[in-house]
Amino acid sequence: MEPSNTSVVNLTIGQYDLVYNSLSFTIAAMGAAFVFFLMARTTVAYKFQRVTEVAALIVGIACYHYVRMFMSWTAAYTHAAGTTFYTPTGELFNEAYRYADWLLTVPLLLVELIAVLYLTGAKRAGTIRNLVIAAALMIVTGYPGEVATDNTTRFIWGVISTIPFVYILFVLWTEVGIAIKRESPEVANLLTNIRLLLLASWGVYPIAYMMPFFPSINAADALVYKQLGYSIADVVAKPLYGLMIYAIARLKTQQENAASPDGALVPHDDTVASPNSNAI
Ligand SMILES: *C/C=C(C)/C=C/C=C(C)/C=C/C1=C(C)CCCC1(C)C
Repeated sequence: MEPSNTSVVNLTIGQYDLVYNSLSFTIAAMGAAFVFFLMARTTVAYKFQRVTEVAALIVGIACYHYVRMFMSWTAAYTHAAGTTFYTPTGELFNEAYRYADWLLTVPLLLVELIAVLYLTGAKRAGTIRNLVIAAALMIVTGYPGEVATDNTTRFIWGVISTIPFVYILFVLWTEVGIAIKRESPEVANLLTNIRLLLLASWGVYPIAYMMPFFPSINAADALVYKQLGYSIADVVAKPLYGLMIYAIARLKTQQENAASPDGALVPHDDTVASPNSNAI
């Protein structure tokens, strides 16, 4: 693992604890969300159950990586009795866990949204493919910048990574916009909110990445703000976003049940495929 330019500095007890607690909190949030999404899957129509399973998979993967990051964090710093700061142990905090996590979870987040927008057939497959390629490019080009020891390298890779990032946001904004026009006012309202949540949470990542650039922020603060930013953004972009997707699936299930002639429930038993199933 290569050193990050901010990973070899002393931290105050407060700075160390802030990252320690945010990583710990995020493990709890991801773990709880994992259990919730698994249990909630039978409360939506069959065709939305895959979406809920994908939501569970995402937070499950993230939970694992946060456990690894937490262990890496505690191994990277040590506190000598009587001192007021933590010093690096020489074992570097492993930034690769985040990037490995994003490489797996970001494509799944995109699949989750596109699936609930319920585009049909070829259009959906094409959109997902383009988004997944862009996501992989964004993360793979962001990583060398993240672990670079100088800010010029960090800047160049950051700019390159921003190109697919802008593309992804543009496509999502447009696709959700189309769905907003097509859906009922209630679903459209949820979609409007999810679009804003997406923009607000995904926008935090490049800002957190830029922390080492600001001359007024010292290396220790930059490290802490960056980790805090990534963790908070992850909680919004995975469990909270998943909850909103779930709310859409729930609402659509209720609307479809109300509209079906005999008022019958769409089968919840996953061994019985609904005839118009378009599950991912
Ligand atoms: C659950 C994890 C998510 C939603 C991660 C999203 C990550 C990004 C949007 C990262 C974007 C970056 C840039 C746009 C430029 C600098 C490098 C990155 C990778 C931090």
